Amino acid sequence: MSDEKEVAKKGGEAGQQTTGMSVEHLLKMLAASSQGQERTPKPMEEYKFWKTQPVTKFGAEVDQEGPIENKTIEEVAKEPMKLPEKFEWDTVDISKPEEVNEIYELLYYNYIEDDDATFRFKYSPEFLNWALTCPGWNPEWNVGVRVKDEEGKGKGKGKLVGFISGIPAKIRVRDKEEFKIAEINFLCVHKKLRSKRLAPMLIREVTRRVNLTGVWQALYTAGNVLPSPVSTCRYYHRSINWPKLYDVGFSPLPVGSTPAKQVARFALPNEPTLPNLREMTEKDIPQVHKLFSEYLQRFDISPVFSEDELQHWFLHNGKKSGVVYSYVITNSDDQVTDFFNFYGIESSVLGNKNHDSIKVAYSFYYATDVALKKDAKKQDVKKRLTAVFQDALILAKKYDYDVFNALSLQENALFLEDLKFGPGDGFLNYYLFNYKAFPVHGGIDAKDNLEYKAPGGMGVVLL
Ligand code: MYA
Repeated sequence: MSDEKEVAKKGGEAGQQTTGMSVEHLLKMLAASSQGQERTPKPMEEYKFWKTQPVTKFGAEVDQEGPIENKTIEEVAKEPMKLPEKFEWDTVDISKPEEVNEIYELLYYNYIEDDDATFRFKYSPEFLNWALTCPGWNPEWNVGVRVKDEEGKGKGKGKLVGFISGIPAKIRVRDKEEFKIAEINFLCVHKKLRSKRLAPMLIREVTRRVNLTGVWQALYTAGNVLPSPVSTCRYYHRSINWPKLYDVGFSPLPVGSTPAKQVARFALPNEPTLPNLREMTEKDIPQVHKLFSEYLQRFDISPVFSEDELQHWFLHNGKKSGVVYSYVITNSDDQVTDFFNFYGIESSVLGNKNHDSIKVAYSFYYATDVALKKDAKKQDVKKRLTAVFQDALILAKKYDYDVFNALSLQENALFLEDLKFGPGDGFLNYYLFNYKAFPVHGGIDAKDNLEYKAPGGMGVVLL
């Protein structure tokens, strides 16, 4: 059983896989490895929407990696589908703070909750700005569904009841040439409008808008099992403020332990311990870019970032907005040897009289030159990453985070257990749209336990 519960997860019922196996085999494994959870997807035929889309079907054998269908912009519909009568399409204008606030509100009340409805993701307006305005972002890819503004008679936009976003990115899949994708996120339908097939309409509309720009592939994650995950990762949680996590029902008190013992178990030093660790600045970008680009070659699926993108994703263009925290470690010649960052999202605590939210730090990207040395040994990489992430935990504590979350991807399997991360009960599935790929290892074995398999595995982190 999991010893901690994930906070407002994207994870849920899912599974794991091993490189080089068929999707069918993977699904059998998913079914066989349930830990009391329903891990078997419904039959392909019952995916009324997804069976019509260019995604790998359950049971389909991937013969070679690449696009599923090829289209031209001329073939893409010039107009959106018709929505049910009371609703209309909108491009949510995120250059206007009031419209970002509308997304914030929609998500605040309606976005992902854990199974017991105890926690719900609370993406702040600052966070949404960061998440949606990376270099090259396209305003048209922020698709909204609104109630028609019949009463306001055109004075303003009607209530936002559905949303989906896309941002441009590039990825590399194994040895194939890197390609452009849209990263799709923040799909949300108002609770009162669930099960009315609005989600497929939002997905079709964002697909249409993305396709109109000549982009044909997408990457997205979800807790639920859809046809077909390319990778499945597990959530891990490291308590920082154990008494609060216990109070809100996130962390249990293990049998035989006491609150005092738990506090002692998760105690951290007050200051980071590695020499020459400092906040990353704009000046570090060229070195970080070089180190990171080399390090990312270790993974089967990795992002491809330009220097401008790093400036945005790691430094939020210099804004101190409390959404992303980036650090570098240098040697005596001031050369960057390692970097890491984490981002922060609050989760609303539903129905607790003492706390209305918890602060959650999420591991984002990192690299260490120890892994790049010729004949680098696994033990050396493990030692270094453990030390680096110990400091990441200390810094998260300094910023008042209550818990630090990480997935089983990247090289995290090397240090999670040593740093007292516990397995959560959520899994996160990665999906590729209009691209078939062999399964990618998500850092867990057939029994959902951590399994290190680098080089290889999933190297992309989505917000
Ligand atoms: S993952 C986060 C998803 N959001 C939430 O979980 C928030 C809380 N839940 C909701 O708001 C609603 O329950 C949602 C479904 C909106 C999720 N991804 O309208 P419906 C399929 C994809 O009657 P509702 C994220 O943001 C479902 O299997 N499909 O259902 C990444 C069924 O299809 P089928 C999903 O509950 C999003 C259909 O929708 C998901 O009212 C990536 C039912 O529709 C899901 N998470 O609304 C989107 N959940 O009949 C894909 C359910 O086939 C992007 N469904 O079983 C694809 C790439 C597009 C761009 C391509 C460019 C090239």
